[in-house]
Amino acid sequence: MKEINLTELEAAFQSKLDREIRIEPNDWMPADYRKTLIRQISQHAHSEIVGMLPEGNWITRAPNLRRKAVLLAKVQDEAGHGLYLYSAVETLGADREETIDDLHSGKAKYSSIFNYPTVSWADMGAIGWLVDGAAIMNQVPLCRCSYGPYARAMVRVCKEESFHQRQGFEIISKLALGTPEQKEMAQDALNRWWWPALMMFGPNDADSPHTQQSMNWKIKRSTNDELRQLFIDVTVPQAELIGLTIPDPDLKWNQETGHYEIGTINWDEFWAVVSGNGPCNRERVAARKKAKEDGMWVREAALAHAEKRKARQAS
Ligand code: FAQ
Repeated sequence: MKEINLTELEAAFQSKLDREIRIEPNDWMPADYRKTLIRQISQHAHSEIVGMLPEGNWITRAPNLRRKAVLLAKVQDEAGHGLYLYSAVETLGADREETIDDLHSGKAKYSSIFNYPTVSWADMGAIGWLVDGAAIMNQVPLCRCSYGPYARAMVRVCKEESFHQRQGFEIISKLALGTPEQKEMAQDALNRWWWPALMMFGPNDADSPHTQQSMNWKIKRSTNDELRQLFIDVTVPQAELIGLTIPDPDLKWNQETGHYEIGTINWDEFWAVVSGNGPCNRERVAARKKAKEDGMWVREAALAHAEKRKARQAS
């Protein structure tokens, strides 16, 4: 039998990337490509799961039954996204429980945005509009990711995120066009969520250690700055439409480039949040650890039941 050497495997992998053929779980892939995907997809899964907490905080306090039903459905969607993504990580040979343990020990990252508190109902609007809006901007290009299971998971996730974005914009519009007090609530939420939403896209390209390699591997299809700019250009006119002010005195339209220019992002704040020192980091991780501990008896019972059934079938 012909011996296949590493150079041939690498060439076959590169040729698939060049021809836009997806890499599938059983295909050969460079160890660093696998490692990068495990890192990104598991962080993405953790973000979806931790991301349920800020909005989950408002389910019992939604202003009416319709709002409660919609919010409940949205938060459940995020749980589903987390589960698809943990399954995608498993196709790379990673152990799901180990990745979750890494979240609980503080080793694994999740999106900085979910470390901010939700202090008013208007925050449900701001999260749907801005956070889901930013998530879609980032995830639509991931539908063309070179790794098949991740790309396919993103298709459904993006459809659901798009509904989330609309429900958020509907909430914020209703408030912004309501009484002066409601408008103030909407503006206050925008003031607090605008900059953290811009940080979701990650560090500037010049300070992003992973972007170039991930672009070469066609995991990422656009850079952090490209996606952030796209988000700004789409979102600023939406704020104007509903009479809200973007909290950035340096924001201006550049006629020549056809893009908005913004003031300086507070990267010290971003790195503080990413390294565990945001307003809610400890609370978020503690909530996830407690959920795992509280659910232990269910997993143990399910496992015992499965073992018993297996034993019965074998006898
Ligand atoms: N927060 O070199 P880069 C959602 C880390 S889902 C925390 O640019 P990369 C849905 C980064 O991991 C939101 N950490 O890295 C929802 C790396 O650290 P490492 C999540 C961040 O991977 C809505 C280091 O900084 N979406 O919102 C952040 O090429 C509402 C250097 O950064 C995804 O995960 C951050 N914002 O680019 C749920 C999408 N940014 O690993 C509930 C998939 C960067 O070396 C409610 N992920 N870091 O220790 C991606 O597209 C990428 O991973 C980026 C970062 C763009 C996030």
